[in-house]
Amino acid sequence: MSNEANIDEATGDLTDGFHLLIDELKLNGIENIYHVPGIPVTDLGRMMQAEGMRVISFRHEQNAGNAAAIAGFLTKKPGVCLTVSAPGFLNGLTALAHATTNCWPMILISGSSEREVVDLMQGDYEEMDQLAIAKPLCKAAYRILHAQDIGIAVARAIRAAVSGRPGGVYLDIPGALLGQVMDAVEGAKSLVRVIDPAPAQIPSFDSVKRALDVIKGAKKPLIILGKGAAYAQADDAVRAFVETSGIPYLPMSMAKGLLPDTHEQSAGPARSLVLKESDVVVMVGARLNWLLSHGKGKQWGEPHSTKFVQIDIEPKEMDSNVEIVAPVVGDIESCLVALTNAMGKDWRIPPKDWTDAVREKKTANIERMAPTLQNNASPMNYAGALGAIKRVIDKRPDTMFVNEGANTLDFARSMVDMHRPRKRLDVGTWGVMGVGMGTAIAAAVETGLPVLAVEGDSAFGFSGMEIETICRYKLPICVVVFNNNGIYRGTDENRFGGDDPAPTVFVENARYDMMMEAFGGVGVHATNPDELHRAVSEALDSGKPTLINAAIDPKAGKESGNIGNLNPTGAAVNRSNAEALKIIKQKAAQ
Ligand code: ADP
Ligand code: TZD
Ligand code: MG
Repeated sequence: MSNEANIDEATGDLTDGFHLLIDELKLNGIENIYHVPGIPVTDLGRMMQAEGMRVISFRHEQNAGNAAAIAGFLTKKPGVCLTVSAPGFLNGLTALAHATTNCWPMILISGSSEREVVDLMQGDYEEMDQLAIAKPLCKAAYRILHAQDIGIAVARAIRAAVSGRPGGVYLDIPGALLGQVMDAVEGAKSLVRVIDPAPAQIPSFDSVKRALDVIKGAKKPLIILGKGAAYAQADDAVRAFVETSGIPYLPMSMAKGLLPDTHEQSAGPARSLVLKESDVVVMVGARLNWLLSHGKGKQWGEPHSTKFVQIDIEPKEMDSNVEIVAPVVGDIESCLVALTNAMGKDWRIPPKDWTDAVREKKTANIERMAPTLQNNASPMNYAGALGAIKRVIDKRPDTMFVNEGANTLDFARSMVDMHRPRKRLDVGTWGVMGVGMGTAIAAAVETGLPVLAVEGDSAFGFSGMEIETICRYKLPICVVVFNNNGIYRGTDENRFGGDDPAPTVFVENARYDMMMEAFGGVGVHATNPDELHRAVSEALDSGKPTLINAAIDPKAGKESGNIGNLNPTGAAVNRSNAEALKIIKQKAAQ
């Protein structure tokens, strides 16, 4: 709807803060709002809905925030979360920090108390100096005090969220702002359409030439695709660069599917080999953080040294962990197009002994894994259950796949192939538990595609109440809870006295499927892979909200999945207190 139409219908020749905010968001193509109502934003939510925006009302702001964060990743536009003041704001803030950490554009809009009261700390209803608290946790934070500033402030927030390295932006709206009235014509003039919010950033000619010289000198080159490359939506440029170069590539978790995991150059199933042996690595929208052992150490085959080429929009990312011999600063698409064009006709693909070695390792690993994925035993282990999930995704490559947990996450990442870009949505850089239902809801709302969320039973618990939201909005989401009675495993016992259970176990054989039935959704209890396969297929066919309780062997998981080594005691499953203490003391003494 045009601004003028809005003004005529709603307020004659006056407009107000509510409508200016709505008009400004719509003017910039923002149509979906992830929200929890309350003072002072209840009417704002209602009016947004009345003005044709899609308002998804959640049960907890953190889930609304996680939805907004992933909406940003999927659409390259800021996902918007709208909350009440202090506690609602704080609940949303975790997600804003999560979005910023992952380089996804998001705007958290929170109602707040009036400045005069907050600044004198006079104890208003839900009083808090929200702007000050948000600032260190996001990319930018602004407060709007006057209705005539709404247009420029929201424009600023949008540009801050999506330009350069994307991130989270906080927008503080004191309640009285919404009720401020101004002349409608002046109001319409104050709105701002953000022009070219994330301009192309062309890499310098020299940086491209330097990078190609390094790549040409490689005997064992590797490309690592990160979720920045997925975010960039430069899928053709990624494919052209990978295929023209002939270099094996490794997708990071959320970059899986950028090229199909079955692509002949994929080195996913030969991960350990390629990290250890490669001599030149081209990082494409991926950071050398903990997920890649900071680019050094045993995993990288040290003392043998690896040279890094890095493509990133953020210049400060270069040399963050190790020396980058060829930094290419720019947006993924411009950088990859420049590199591919500069390869020219006489480009030599990498030495055959390297590509053959990668292929052999990969084939051997895939063959080793294949029979485990066919295991139809009950109780299910991870491979058996994930074999069923893999077969569903292979047949329905457009399914949005959401995944969190420890073993449930790590095994699914390596066992379930992705075939299309931006289909795998998971815990991101922090490894946050609780993103599941918010992510699933935004995936359904933003794409209209069916969603399959595979969740550890612990992970699910963080956002489980949102299955009511899923049922209320009738979203085509199938949640599978991998129920192993606990965190990592369901077998731990309290051997140290008292009647309390061990900290990592849950109620045995809980029936999460019955929770879904309470809200009118479909609940299924699956005890073997065939049942699981059938139930997931039916759910995706029907589009009905479904929760499948998949009974997993409580003994099947490992402490902390694949990252047990990060625990201060290493992987300490079932260690006694005394043993654990001894290990900690030994470590401290080293
Ligand atoms: P992963 O966890 O998959 O390795 P990261 O989140 O660590 O990925 O890294 C993503 C990187 O992508 C960030 O350093 C970010 O600055 C960069 N990035 C995001 N969008 C773009 C873009 N359009 N062009 C270039 N780099 C981008
Ligand atoms: N809290 C938050 C917000 N994020 C976290 N990552 C954790 C706690 C710690 N944590 C993990 O790192 S994985 C996990 C927790 C609590 C749950 C693992 O259990 P699960 O999966 O049931 O989800 P598996 O299949 O049993 O391993
Ligand atoms: Mg579990």
